[in-house]
Amino acid sequence: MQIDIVTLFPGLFETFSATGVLGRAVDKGLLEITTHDLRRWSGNRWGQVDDEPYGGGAGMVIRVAPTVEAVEDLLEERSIPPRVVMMTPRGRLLDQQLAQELANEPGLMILCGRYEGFDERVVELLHPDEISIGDYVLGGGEVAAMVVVEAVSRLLPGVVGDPESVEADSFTGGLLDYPCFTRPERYEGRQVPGVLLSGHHGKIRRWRLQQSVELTVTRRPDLVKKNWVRYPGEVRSLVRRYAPELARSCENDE
Ligand code: 6GU
Repeated sequence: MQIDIVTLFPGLFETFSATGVLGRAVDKGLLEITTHDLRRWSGNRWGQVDDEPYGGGAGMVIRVAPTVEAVEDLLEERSIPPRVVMMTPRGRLLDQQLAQELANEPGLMILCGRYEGFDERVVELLHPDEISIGDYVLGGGEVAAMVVVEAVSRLLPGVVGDPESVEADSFTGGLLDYPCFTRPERYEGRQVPGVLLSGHHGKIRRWRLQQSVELTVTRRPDLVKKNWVRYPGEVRSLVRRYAPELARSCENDE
């Protein structure tokens, strides 16, 4: 997958795209991350791309012309048209389903805003998918774009070494992860749960699923509501056992 990132701070992505699972995906040619400095399209000697908001008020606004010209120029360079995405706190909330949708695209072109955001005509002219990573305010879209890149990349075939770990996420999809343990067996009097040392794979799988369901119903009942229709029968039964009221409300919504 080709990912183009349009930003005022391309340097932020250098270490990020060269490190760990992402760096390996880039080396293997599964992923190409190209950053583009928006100042290239400023149209002035100082590389200034922002200006004061009409109507007054705090902050600066990224001008429409540099942004639209950047995207149009970059789209011309791409033989397969990518999905154009704008990082903004008013966008659709990123979740695993949206990450999967984006991973199915041939390419992405991600626009990162700073200051008060983009001139609204960028949205009117380019119709980007507006995406937010959560209900809090960041100083700019760059870190949010990194979150998108990381969530999407690990869904691309071959990027995660052990595909079972991606598949496990999707089987227990919509559940929080079960607790993990590694050596030593005992630390400051705290023992690893006996079932994990039993070698009994059926019992281990069942224990982990129970732990996942218990954690999810207590900490994130909203996740249970959202994912109920995708849960297999075994998960639904466990939800009924640990949170009968929640299970009933999910069944009523069906
Ligand atoms: Cl995508 N951008 C900014 N600036 N703040 C955010 C965000 C994005 N998502 C959550 N907060």
